Amino acid sequence: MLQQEHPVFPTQMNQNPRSRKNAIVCWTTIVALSLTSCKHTPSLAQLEAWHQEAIARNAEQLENSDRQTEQTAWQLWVQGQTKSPSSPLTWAQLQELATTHIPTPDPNYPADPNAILDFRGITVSQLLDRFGVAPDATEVTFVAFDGFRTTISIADLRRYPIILALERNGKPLSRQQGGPLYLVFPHTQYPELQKKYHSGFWVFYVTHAIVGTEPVRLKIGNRQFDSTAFEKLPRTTLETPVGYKLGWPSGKVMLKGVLLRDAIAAAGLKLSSNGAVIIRGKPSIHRDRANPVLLNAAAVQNCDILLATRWGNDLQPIPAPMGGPVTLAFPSSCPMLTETPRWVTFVEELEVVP
Ligand SMILES: Nc1nc2c(c(=O)[nH]1)N[C@H]1C(S)=C(S)[C@@H](COP(=O)(O)O)O[C@H]1N2
Ligand SMILES: [Mo]
Repeated sequence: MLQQEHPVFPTQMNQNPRSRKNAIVCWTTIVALSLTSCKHTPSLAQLEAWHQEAIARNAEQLENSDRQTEQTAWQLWVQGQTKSPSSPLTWAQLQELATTHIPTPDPNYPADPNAILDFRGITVSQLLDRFGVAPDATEVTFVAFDGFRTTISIADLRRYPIILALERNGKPLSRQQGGPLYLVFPHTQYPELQKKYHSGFWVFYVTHAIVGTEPVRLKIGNRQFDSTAFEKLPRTTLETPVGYKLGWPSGKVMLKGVLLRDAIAAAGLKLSSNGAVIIRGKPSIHRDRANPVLLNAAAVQNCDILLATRWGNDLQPIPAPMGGPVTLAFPSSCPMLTETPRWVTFVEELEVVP
């Protein structure tokens, strides 16, 4: 499954060896202190109980320190049809910009769906002012760590204080609460938004805000293909039911683009018979080193795997709300594929592995 309807809570990204070492030192200290403060030699059972307590405490500390690392390393990319060039906002910059407080219930807080919470965050309109918006851009697509995405009109982003929240009731948003960055709508102040922007629009762990749609830009090996270069490659059309989870019609859809093997050849790369291609997309789950989208040479050679840039009967460019400008597509009958093909949105990079 590609874009999950239900969020996955990614496991900790930074297993910081230093904090693990501190934990061991800390545990030794706790046991030593416990021993010296005792009048009688503790029983083995007592020692074991302290040991277990210390382990639990250290595990908690470790988790907190990992979460801390993860959060302060979080960045927000504002991309697409903006005026200033794209470079991510750091956590420190985001903290500084987060001056807006929105009181609202959180429809994704089942424990108490009516509780009014105080969210602190950055209004999206402030980001639009900062980065500038091309006159023909009409919407912003928010992309999350897990590949989830949602699109909001610029008109509404200008009209309402819709924020990227980093704090709830004075505390950083945990992963379970949708943090580090969570798209929050002012339901209390503007009740008309309750239906329009229901729970499904509240995007957890936002990593990108894309204004309009980005131009085609694909890195293949060491070469960059912009839209002009990519348009010059041979084109292929495919009609197939699509495997993208969000924002596509069901049933057969026309797709047009460049075959994966043609793109690799155009970049001057050779794929050996036991080699493979890694596909990387914008969402973090599509650039996970531990679990890459990997296609073996047989699949690439024998299957018409497509880097699609156009869709539908009128072959329109694939916009950001659908995961464009470039998406990875598979014909329905691909005998070479052993595992379920992963339909990747926002394709940005191909790497050939020998
Ligand atoms: N990043 C991210 N945000 C997300 C989702 C998701 O899968 N990933 N699901 C959306 C949907 S459809 C709903 S209803 C709510 C709650 O999702 P849950 O019920 O799966 O927790 O979060 C929304 N925000
Ligand atoms: Mo949902």
